Amino acid sequence: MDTSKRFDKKEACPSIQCEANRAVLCNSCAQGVITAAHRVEMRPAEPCLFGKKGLCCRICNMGPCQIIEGVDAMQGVCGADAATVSARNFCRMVAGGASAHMDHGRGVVLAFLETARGETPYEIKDERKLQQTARRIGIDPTDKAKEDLAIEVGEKLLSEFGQQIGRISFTKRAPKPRQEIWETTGVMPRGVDREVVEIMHRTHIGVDQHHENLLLQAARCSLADGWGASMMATELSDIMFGTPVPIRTKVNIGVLKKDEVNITVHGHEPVLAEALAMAANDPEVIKEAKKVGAKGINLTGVCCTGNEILMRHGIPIAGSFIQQEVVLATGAVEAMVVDVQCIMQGVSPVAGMYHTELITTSERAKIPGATHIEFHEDRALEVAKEIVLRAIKRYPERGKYFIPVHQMDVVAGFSHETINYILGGRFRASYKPLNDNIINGRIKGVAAIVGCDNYRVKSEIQVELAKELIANNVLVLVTGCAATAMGRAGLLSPESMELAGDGLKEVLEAVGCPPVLHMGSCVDNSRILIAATQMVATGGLGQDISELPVAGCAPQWMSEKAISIGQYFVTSGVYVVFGPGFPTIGSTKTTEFCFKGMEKLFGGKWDVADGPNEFANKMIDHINQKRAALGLDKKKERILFDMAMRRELDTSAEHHEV
Ligand code: SF4
Ligand code: MSK
Repeated sequence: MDTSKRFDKKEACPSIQCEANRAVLCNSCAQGVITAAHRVEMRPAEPCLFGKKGLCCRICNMGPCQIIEGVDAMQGVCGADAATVSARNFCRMVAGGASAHMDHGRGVVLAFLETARGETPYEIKDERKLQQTARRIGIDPTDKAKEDLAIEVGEKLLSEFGQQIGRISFTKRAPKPRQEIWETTGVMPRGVDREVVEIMHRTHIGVDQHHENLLLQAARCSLADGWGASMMATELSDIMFGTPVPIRTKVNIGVLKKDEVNITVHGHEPVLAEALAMAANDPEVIKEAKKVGAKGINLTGVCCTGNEILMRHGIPIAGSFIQQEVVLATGAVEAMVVDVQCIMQGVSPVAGMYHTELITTSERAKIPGATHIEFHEDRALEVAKEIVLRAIKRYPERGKYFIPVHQMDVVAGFSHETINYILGGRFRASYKPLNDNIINGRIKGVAAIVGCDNYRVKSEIQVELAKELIANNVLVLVTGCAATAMGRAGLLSPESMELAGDGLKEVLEAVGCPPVLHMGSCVDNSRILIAATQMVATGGLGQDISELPVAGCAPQWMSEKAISIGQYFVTSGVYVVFGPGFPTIGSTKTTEFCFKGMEKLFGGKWDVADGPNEFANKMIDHINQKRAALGLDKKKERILFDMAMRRELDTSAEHHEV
């Protein structure tokens, strides 16, 4: 391959999906910059098929073995067949993805405990949620000081990481029939870390060789993520930093500012971003910025850290996963501060071409070429100030730069609690009007679009899909980088309700919210689990999540975390469509178990689709089937709720709390 082409100005403008990315990469300021958008074009169009289909095994030194289903000469040296190898690989993807959320969750619990002990600059902001959480995990909050209660809650949840027997407390929030399914199928998670360790053991050479048995452990491990560590991360972050409420802000690269010190914070853990937000607002620090000629400090987010601070502070998001290098290629960023997950190694050489300092902060994630300043919660503000002051020093070194005009207004911050009020009613929190509008057919169902964006997928499938779903009266919930993509496309603003079908629009007009609801970061998919549970608890839509007219998807997924998330939705009873490609596709048996067998056990199943129409057709067909099973396909008289009717509803939050 002629890599000299890389540095040709024309070649520096790859054919990529996002206008803002094109504007930056095609500008002379980005000459010579290589990003994932370039690298994906330099790689073979088709990746290794053994790898793509889940049929490459390299777990022992007799291999690596490439397997072809049904060909004796192409089994593993140990005799492993396509079903075993693909199931083992799938399990390890779930373990990898789940462990990312588990380590994140553990970090939040530890920071929460330090906060409760007064050892960090954070505080217990949402005392009501602290008390609710205490009750949910079997702790009586009566007459306890909030710090004491927080310590008790933190210690109990921390113990569940190393717990060996029993079950993870938050699994008790699921609908009762769902809990019974988990018990009878043997997938109730016992402890957070145990389920990952067991996957790694079972997938070692010569242990579990039955694809179904392997996949059941993947299911159990995924629950330890969704109903365990991810839920802990979300709930305790809310208690510490505040439960999100809808907030107006902006997304896309145009949120960088020409006359301010631009600091982007990238990764996943909110503790770092929260401290940076405090430091960036410190008057002494702002004074330092002014001394170097900047008007102030502009903190912006990238990836899921961006989603965390967007939801809680309205801090703008500069970019999603596919934009991380492009944000730096503007030449306008003084520092990119990263912690863990989804940080491309490619950011380091791009930062090196400008005055930008790349700063790693986690002992778990160092990058060649970056400055390492370790972040510890007990010194959170001190470290954050040091980082911001370093960025300020870089400001006078800024050379030629180009900030594109692209930015979009968004409303974000739809926590499960907020939906209670927004879609429920201002006077009494409830999902009843949401359920009623699903029952009367104004809203056909609910779809979650989650996960990443990905240069292997050439167009913004998820954006087109969201438009098609809302046009068909399906309310859309989004998280992660999919949420940022929706923001860029304008779908997170209330004005986009114009794109909704008549029924959905009628409801949205009454409450004034967008047709696509931003629910947070990757770990915040746990909010969607709770929203689904709340819909069941509210009544009228069956007894379990699997009966709801809902579907989930990750059209542009790329990370192992997406696989773990998809699996915990399937294990929770949801129909989940991924695309394009599915990592077990090389084995008929394993894929059939994922696509059909799991439905018999869990009521949820996997599927794949390619292109927005196929996604929309499959998801809407599924929603219609569920509506029919609930008897909702018959035409019913539409009832418009007025205020008096809302007040009459028996909808106290406590009554339906899950
Ligand atoms: Fe090959 Fe079996 Fe070793 Fe895998 S475990 S690398 S299939 S010999
Ligand atoms: S950051 S996992 S690219 S959503 Fe959560 Fe975005 Fe996917 Fe990472």
